[in-house]
Amino acid sequence: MLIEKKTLAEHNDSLLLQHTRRFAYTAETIPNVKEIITKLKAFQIAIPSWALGTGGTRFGRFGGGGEPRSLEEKMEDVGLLHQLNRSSGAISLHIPWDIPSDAAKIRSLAAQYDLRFDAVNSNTFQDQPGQSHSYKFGSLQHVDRSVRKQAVDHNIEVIKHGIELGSKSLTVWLSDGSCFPGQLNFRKAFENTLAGLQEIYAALPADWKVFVEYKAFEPNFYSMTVGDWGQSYLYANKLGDKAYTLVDLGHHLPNANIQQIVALLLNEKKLGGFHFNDSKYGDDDLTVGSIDPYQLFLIFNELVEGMDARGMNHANDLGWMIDASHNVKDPLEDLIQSVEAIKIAYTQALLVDTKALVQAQENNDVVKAQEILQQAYRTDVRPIVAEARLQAGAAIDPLQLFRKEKVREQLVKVRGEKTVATGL
Ligand code: PSV
Ligand code: MN
Repeated sequence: MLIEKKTLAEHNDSLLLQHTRRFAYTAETIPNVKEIITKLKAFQIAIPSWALGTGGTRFGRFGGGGEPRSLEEKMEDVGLLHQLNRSSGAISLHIPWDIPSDAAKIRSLAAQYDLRFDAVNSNTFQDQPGQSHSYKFGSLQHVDRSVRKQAVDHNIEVIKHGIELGSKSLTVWLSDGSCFPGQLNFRKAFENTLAGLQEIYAALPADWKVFVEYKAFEPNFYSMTVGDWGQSYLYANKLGDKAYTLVDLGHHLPNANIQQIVALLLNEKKLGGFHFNDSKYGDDDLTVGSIDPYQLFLIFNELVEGMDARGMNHANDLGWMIDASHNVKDPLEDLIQSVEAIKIAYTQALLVDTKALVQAQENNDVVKAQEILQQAYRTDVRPIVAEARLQAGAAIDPLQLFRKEKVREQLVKVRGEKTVATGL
């Protein structure tokens, strides 16, 4: 479902006076506010097709009702989200959770919602019904050549689906690793994985990228074969120019300095993209910015600084995506909050007085450097983000409109209480 244009306009009218006052107050102190708004309007965050349903843990899953029953309904949900914020103009498919069996139809549906296809994701971390070989002991790392071949073939199949949809990148996340010392020969596991990735790389179209996503632990708890950014970087470097590291914020050991990782990968031209989420302990998949918004800001600060230093386009030169799957929230409300958090952090990073920061760093003025960063972080930029949304034709307050229109209740009516979307 989409919100009627008239309803959207009424919502904006009802908030316009208050918004205009707030925006004017904020904009007064920000000379380049117009430029910031232009950047904000261009900045789109892809929504993964698996985030539209309720997530679960290994202890259970509590569905919320009205979950999308098909890829078409997932696209409908992303379309609605994009209508509300004009910042979610892309969808990322996980295969085989979402197989676009009629690509032309799916493409035209995407055009209807003004969505493009972001990275396609392969899945060699679960066995599928009818599959010849099991991934119980890994996929690309596997000791058995036929398992490795099956995993390579699957990735090539995923690329084919992506080509049909107009996607331009493949994300490979492997759960490969080991649970116990001695289970795996690390060197051989690395070599096998590299050889498999090389075969996949060879199947990439010339204008495609492949993202190698790392993760410190889970489902393997002794070793992961792509366990950290160093390992991912090794693979990406050995593969070639079309291969990059993908940073998922939840995939680090506690207290990792993600912002430094980002800065160095960018500098090496090997940062490909992001999976945004937040966490307190591990891969908690919580709403972006819900636990540590300051870290998110510091990451964006490195991104903006590093991308500007290399003349990169903020909106298009890296892959921006949310990867979260919560247990207790309405998935669409969670995504509204996540997109908002990303936009806020990005705006705050755009406010950093870079020249003054460089000077403070040159002078070893630690106090000043902190003041500069926190001046930006502590600025309430929500009116700027809302103004960008308003100018783009979206809602001043997407969450308020979503609730007022009782979107979930309407979806439950159409789709039912007990629907379960595909995904983890
Ligand atoms: C693995 O934890 C991961 O972050 C990868 O990106 C997968 O594709 C996704 O989550 C599956 O939910
Ligand atoms: Mn991820």
